[in-house]
Amino acid sequence: MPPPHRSIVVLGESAVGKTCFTDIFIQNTHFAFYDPTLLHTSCAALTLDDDANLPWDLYLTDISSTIFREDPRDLPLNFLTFKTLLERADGVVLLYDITSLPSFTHVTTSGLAVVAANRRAVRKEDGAAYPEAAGQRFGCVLVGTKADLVESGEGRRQVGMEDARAWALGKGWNAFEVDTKKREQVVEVLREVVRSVMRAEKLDREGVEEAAIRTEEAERMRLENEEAKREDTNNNKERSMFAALGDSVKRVIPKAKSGR
Ligand SMILES: Nc1nc2c(ncn2[C@@H]2O[C@H](COP(=O)(O)OP(=O)(O)O)[C@@H](O)[C@H]2O)c(=O)[nH]1
Ligand SMILES: [Mg+2]
Repeated sequence: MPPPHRSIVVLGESAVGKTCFTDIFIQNTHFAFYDPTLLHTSCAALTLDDDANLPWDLYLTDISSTIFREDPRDLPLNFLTFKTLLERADGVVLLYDITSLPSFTHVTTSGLAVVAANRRAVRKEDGAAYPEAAGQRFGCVLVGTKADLVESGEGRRQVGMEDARAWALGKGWNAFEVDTKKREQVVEVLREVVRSVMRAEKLDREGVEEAAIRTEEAERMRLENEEAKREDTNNNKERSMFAALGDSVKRVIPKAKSGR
């Protein structure tokens, strides 16, 4: 059986480290050189520690949240491609730079809003409506980059770890801080994305099943009501028939008695 594959979008403002984050996972290097003639893949295998026999194939694409704040008419083609990628994404890494507060503010507001606005309303396989009004759920983590700069004193922290964690927890997600040169840190983040994707998929599956049961129940009740109404009408008809019959019987019987 082929390994399960999932698509992950790495979303963040320009220069937060999306390319570094993606390349260290896929190619195990910073700023990999992609030669299109060599058909470089954007996919790498990932094993969850609690699920050792199941390597996942993760496809990573990095998307700039900056372009969504600019006029999309400037980039009609890219914009459409990005919307499709967001719609197809199973998981999202919201990336910001811990030395830049605007990078955190933008990705957690307009960046996240763009993801939410581009989710599928119905399930691709069978057209079943997703239970949430916002459409298909997605796995997600919040990740601050350039942790090494703050540690070495080269950069000043502008986003508190606790603030980031509190924001993420409010959404049901985890938060991390990484140095994108350290692959193991990036892999740890992606393991959590996969777990979050699995939780999102389970909730959607259960929601769709519950909705189907509710629809079935509503249909059964509707049929029962119709049947009850039909019976009521028949009973009423019979009653009025007997009532009418009763009058004529009353009219007939006294005559019969008097004739004795
Ligand atoms: N010190 C440090 N620099 C980083 C880190 N991640 C990215 N960078 C640097 O930030 C700059 C922008 O990175 P890039 O991946 O091109 O950002 P993108 O525009 O989001 O794709 C580059 O100079 C990177 O070397 C990190 O974790 N630590
Ligand atoms: Mg880049």
